[in-house]
Amino acid sequence: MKRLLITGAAGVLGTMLRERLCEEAEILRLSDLNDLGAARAGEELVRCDLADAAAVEALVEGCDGIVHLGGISGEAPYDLIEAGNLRGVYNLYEAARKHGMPRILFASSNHTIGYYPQGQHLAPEDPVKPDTLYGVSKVFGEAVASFYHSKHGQESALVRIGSCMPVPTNHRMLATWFSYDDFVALVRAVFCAPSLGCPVIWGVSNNDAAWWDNSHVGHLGWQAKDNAEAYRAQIERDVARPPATAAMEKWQGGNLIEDIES
Ligand code: NAI
Ligand code: 15L
Repeated sequence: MKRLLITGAAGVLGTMLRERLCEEAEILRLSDLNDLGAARAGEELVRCDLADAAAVEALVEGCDGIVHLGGISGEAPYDLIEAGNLRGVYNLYEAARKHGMPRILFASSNHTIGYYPQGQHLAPEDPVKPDTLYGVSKVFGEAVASFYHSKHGQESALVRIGSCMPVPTNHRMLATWFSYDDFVALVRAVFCAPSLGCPVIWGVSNNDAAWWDNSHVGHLGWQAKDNAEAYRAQIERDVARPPATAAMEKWQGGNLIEDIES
């Protein structure tokens, strides 16, 4: 690929992908509201607000693929979410439509389905049950992607990321953990696949305790390899388990629900 755009590139996952995708394209175009530091060889840095339609149109022009990480990544006041995650996603898809429809990997979230009880196994077609305004905004993003696919043929991977961290750090993450290696492998598969469509993909490692199953996207040639089970003994030894009544133990999206209720 000639030019791959990563939005939200100054964030946690953007910083990780900036390092690990530098061989994936001749040019990485990296964008964020925040400072991105100095450009390295093969990088273009663009500071812009996703809520600014004209800036986003210029950002997308000339790109052959987009990893869309930019936006508010947790619960926040509605106005902030509206700017980054509602207007931002609309602006991105509208810009893509005008500029050749580069394939998009949209960083959705498990918080689209966070009010399902832990332990319930879900399929991508199960109704959404967002647990926060943040989760609602990710449902909106998935809907925009689906609309642009049906109407214009825009291809997107709607990756409902669980907990993408170096290692799982609590009991819930034994189910939700998504390793960096598995995420990077998924990004590569999404942009290499001959045909993508607009599937929901669970951003989760091959965890024994997972609630989500990716057999519907086997044709992408991606198979998550890591397994949070390798960390179970250490988590059970070192991390206090919340009471069964705590949101963290009840709901799939329990970490953010608890943030609000406490
Ligand atoms: P992060 O908060 O570290 O990065 C998000 C970046 O987006 C930040 O650098 C921020 O400055 C930028 N941003 C926010 N509003 C913006 C705007 N209006 N215009 C331009 N840039 C803006 O989040 P993280 O953890 O790196 O996550 C990346 C994406 O993946 C987010 O969309 C998040 O919702 C999603 N995700 C992440 C998960 C995780 O486990 N890290 C789990 C589920 C989803
Ligand atoms: C998310 O969507 C957030 O962006 C991330 O910070 C974590 O809270 C993650 O979900 C999770 O559910 O663990």
